[in-house]
Amino acid sequence: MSRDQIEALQLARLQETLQYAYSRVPLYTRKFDEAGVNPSDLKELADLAKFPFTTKEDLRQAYPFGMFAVPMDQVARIHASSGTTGRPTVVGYTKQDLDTWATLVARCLRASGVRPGMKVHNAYGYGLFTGGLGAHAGAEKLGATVIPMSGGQTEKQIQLIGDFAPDAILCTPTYLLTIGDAMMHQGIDPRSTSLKYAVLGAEPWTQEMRHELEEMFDIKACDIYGLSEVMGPGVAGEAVETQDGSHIWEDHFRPEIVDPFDLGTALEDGQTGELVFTSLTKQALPIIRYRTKDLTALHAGSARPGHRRMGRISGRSDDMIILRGVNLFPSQIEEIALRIPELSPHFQLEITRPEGRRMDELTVKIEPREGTTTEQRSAAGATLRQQIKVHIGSSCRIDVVEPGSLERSNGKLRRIYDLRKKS
Ligand code: DLL
Repeated sequence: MSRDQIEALQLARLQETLQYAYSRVPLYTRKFDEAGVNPSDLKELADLAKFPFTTKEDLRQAYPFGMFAVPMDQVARIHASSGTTGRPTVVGYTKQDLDTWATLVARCLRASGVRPGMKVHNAYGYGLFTGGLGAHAGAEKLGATVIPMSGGQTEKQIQLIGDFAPDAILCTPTYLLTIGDAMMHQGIDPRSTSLKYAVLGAEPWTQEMRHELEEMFDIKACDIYGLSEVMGPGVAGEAVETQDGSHIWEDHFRPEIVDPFDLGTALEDGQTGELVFTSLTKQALPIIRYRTKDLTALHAGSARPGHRRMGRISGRSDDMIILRGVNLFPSQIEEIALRIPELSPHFQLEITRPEGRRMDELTVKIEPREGTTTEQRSAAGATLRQQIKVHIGSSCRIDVVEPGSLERSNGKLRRIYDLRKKS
């Protein structure tokens, strides 16, 4: 579809969705009424900005099923976020929602190079997390042969990759790194496996990490984006021929970028801000102007011209470290560290407030590449410190630790350890 056709479809579907949500979900009835808006006020796409936002807190308040728009006997599946704090957020799907989801994941996989008949090793976690089952259904829908491995059990992953000879792997970028690392420790060259494609997501990753993984495995690695509140994996996916960011499937979702720090003023294409989504076809859990907290920008489509592309996610607004007034994301450290040949992509960030001090301190713990000398390691640490100062503007401590000493990823990797005492 052309951009004009997509936008015409979006307008019609938005009008339906707003009416559907308003008439079926008490939270939307109340919010729209309080904001003095009615679904019939949406005459053009820009009118969406008049409608109130939805947040994770709204879903928590409605725990577990208060935001479902259909009776339970029409809900075919339930997923939930792990929720590190408080109640998990619960999402539901009708049979038709599951079908749409599978179709969109299939689109992503195909765009990323996977074809019917290929073997796909799925190492996203199965269970309440949307990654495993979401990717699984999409790969089946595409006509691939799915190996439902789930996350963890790295030794077993390696054995099955060797024995089953999959063409593609689906997992988080940091977990692929864990697998590659473990292969090398077993004396297996990751470049020698059958893998040709990787479709990676569920956490932020940089171009430098893409390069690292593509070289390590001799593969093409593409991004897949999504979040459970909006659907799960497959809201957007990257095309292997351009590798220039994920196209958002705009026939099913209307994205917006808003200013994350003020009241959510709309920003233009090209400007970085918080990504907001409205679902256009969802039945069980229609979602209106959901604030993702993910920071990125929208650009015109390339390989899929009707759909806009999102830039890489620099981070989530709640993963942003504010260090003595300077904003910093783990992905910026990843980008800088991976340009220093002696340093590995294994790092974590510790924030502390030393006794009696009023300032926070950031320590970057990072593993060097194996085979580097003590002198190379300390020189690389000094370079990293200086590059962080130049590019980000923060002073930090660098601790070059022993190779293999930092925790490895099993799925979504935790990079930030906040060790400040909570007062
Ligand atoms: O992580 C869905 C998913 C599974 C996406 C598998 C891709 C692959 P949640 O657990 O709800 O859902 O977490 C959603 O993860 O708001 C982002 O902060 C982050 N995220 C997901 N994909 C990407 C990506 C799944 N490609 C949250 N790049 C989102 C950066 C991502 N961050």
